[in-house]
Amino acid sequence: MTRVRAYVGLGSNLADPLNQLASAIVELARMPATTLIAQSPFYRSLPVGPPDQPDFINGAVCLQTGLDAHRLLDQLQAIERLHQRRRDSRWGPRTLDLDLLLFGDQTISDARLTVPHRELVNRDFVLQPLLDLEPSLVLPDSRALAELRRCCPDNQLQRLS
Ligand code: A4P
Ligand code: MG
Repeated sequence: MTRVRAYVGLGSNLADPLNQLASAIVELARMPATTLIAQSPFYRSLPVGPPDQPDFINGAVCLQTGLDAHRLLDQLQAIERLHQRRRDSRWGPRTLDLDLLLFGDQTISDARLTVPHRELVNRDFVLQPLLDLEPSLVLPDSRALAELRRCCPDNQLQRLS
């Protein structure tokens, strides 16, 4: 079985966000044909999108998986549903958001899935946890995440112990 290194971003700003992320990581580690390789520190961040919502807690994990990208997205959405995730407003508050950030060196663009995640390069709360996991990470187009992190907007990340 071909196994691919995938990076998943986690975000929550409702219903005990730290617990939402901690239990989601346990569930990610239980996905079929998948091994949890590492988890990043968690960060508090200012919300991007509607401002009248709580701060987010964000993090990322590195996985090794035999699932293809669409089956992995199915699994991520099943875990979101377990967390009573509702889809009310774009970039609105949520109990749990799981985004497929990177899937090996693949570029995917179809009706259901865009990889690398389309907002990755604009978000310090995504880039920083990825860099904590792998400081030399590059996008499929060879751009270095460390360089993108230097140029992206500031959402006042606070690293949590
Ligand atoms: N989809 C396409 N590509 C992907 C991918 N790479 N990973 C599709 C996951 N899903 C992907 O997502 C909508 C659809 O995107 C899915 O059905 C899937 O087929 P969604 O999770 O239902 O909706 P959403 O998350 O509200 O929309 P969107 O545009 O994905 O939002 P984002 O980009 O996830 O942003 N501020 C802070 N500080 N921290 C955050 O974590 N998160 C958001 C949500 C906004 N502001 C934030 C944060
Ligand atoms: Mg999302």
